[in-house]
Amino acid sequence: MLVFLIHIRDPQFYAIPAKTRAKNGNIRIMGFPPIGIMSLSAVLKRAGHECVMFDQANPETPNAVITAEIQRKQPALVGFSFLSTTSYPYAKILARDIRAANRTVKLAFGGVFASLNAPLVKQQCPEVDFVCRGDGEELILDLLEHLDDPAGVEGVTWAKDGEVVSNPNRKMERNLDQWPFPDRESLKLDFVESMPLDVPCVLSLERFTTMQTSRGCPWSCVFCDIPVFNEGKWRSRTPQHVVDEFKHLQEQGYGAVYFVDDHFLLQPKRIEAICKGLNDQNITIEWGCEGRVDSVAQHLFPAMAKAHCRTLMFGIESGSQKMLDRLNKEQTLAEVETAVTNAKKAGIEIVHGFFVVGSPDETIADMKATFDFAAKLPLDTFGFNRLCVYRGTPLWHEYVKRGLVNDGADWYKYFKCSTIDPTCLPGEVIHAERSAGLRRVFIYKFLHYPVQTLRLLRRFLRHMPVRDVVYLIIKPFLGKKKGPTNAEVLSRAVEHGAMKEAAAQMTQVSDETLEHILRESQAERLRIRQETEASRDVTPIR
Ligand code: B12
Ligand code: SF4
Repeated sequence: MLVFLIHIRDPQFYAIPAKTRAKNGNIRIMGFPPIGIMSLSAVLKRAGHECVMFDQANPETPNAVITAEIQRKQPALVGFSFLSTTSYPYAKILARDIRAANRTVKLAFGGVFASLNAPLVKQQCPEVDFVCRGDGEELILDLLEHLDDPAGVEGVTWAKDGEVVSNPNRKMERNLDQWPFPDRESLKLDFVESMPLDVPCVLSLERFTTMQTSRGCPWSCVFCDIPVFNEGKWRSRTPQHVVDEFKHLQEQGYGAVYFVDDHFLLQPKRIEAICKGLNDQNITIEWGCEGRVDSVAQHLFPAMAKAHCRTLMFGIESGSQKMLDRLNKEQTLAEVETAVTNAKKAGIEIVHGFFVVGSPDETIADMKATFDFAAKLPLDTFGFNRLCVYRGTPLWHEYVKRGLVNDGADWYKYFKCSTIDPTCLPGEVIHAERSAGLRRVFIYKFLHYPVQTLRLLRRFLRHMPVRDVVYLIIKPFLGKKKGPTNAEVLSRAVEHGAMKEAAAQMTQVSDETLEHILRESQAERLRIRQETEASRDVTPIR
């Protein structure tokens, strides 16, 4: 059977670099590759199906091209894969476009957001036949066998006689080694590795991809829905299987890999075996991963550095123990300091800290403590995001109980906590404190960690114009532009009063608004690109 898989993108989270094409002729995208659909494509092909992948980041395959291809090739199933609340509107727009052009093609949604909100998504987006929950490997094969009667396909939410039906959950698969390596080569795009900073910071021009060596996390931070998605379990591939994939990637010419694992640092023996395997096989790919600061695998940081682990990212969240406890992080400030120091001492080149601001019960003093703590830690890079609340998380449940959100009406909305929770500091205060805090962090870093900071800037300067690096440094001192980000504007667009009345009408009414905003956003992106291209020597997109 022929299957189309589409990775839906939120335009905020990728960019097209000025040097548009790689040496092999592929368009280059600064961002993460769509490993979800790549994983499914490999499984489908091994089972004898045909699969064509599309990525909304590809400027050569806009929605109109995807829709025309569906008309031309009439696939048995079109699967949409998207990660989160902010990409859901884009999935709805495309589903509606395709359904308008083709009344019979079967459409399926999958990914974390769709999984956690399946019946609501099915109700709000009736154009979609199946909302697929959880892991997709077995599910998609099963679904293809039963497209006309999915009653027995576990993990699928669908509609029977106008009623939304949620089939039972699929048993969580523990043997992850059984799946083939993701099908990275069929999608003719190359990806550029960058840091999650506002100015896309190119880390290397090596061929870049992502890998998933484990799934899930057993902790329960209040803002995170990973434990819900994975039923609180952590599952992993064997070290041998991971090393084999590295070998395969090295043969394919990849030079940089980032693990999309939720907590890579969980099992010391496994990490040790992976590092040993990488060294034994002479793997020179540089890699990065994320983990908790209370990991008991810290004695392995030197081994990881030796096995070319270049980037290590920690979810630090706050410099106030009170806030860490409020967020149920189950970690201490001392553990943060130890982990970051150990990672740097071990020779990990880039150690990153994820922080959140604008949390419930956070005071100005807590915020100040966070920035001062971040400044003093030997971190190379850091990000301070405003805390958002997503349906399914413990914080969402708390907000439902406190009457701050309505589970039935607000489930698809993107909320910064500070816009709905009176125990958060007001948005303007958070903004002012963050700007001041960032300035303090930058100054402290330059004065106290000059060598570390200059080394990092040198890495950025290898691949980025001086102008962009200078902007990165002076940005906190310039003050930030006012108003919401594109994603917020878009998410707000689906909240108009009329849409709250009936779920069935939501897509129709909102899509017009969404399409309008999408067109505006595309025009704006095109304008920015043209301006950038005009100032650089680039190969334009055809
Ligand atoms: C990598 C990542 C990113 C990357 C994006 C990479 C990309 N290609 O677009 C970056 C850093 C840009 C990012 C940004 C954001 N992210 Co993010 N991200 C992740 C992360 C860590 C891994 C995703 C991944 O690659 N998984 C590996 C692949 C193999 O799994 P998968 O995509 O889920 O696919 C499997 C199944 O879901 C299923 N499946 C998927 N699609 C389909 C389709 C069909 C038809 C079928 C049958 C099955 C199926 O089958 C696949 C194989 O089993 C997840 C956490 C997680 N564990 O999922 C968070 C996560 C998805 N992100 C999250 C969030 C909140 C965001 C942001 C909104 C953060 C922000 N405020 O800025 C943005 C929004 C991004 C967007 N809308 O595009 C939340 C989502 C919560 C929610 N309910 O919305 C998550 C769950 C993290 C968390 N701790 O809560 N993210
Ligand atoms: S440790 Fe990380 S992945 Fe685990 S629940 Fe907390 S935020 Fe989520």
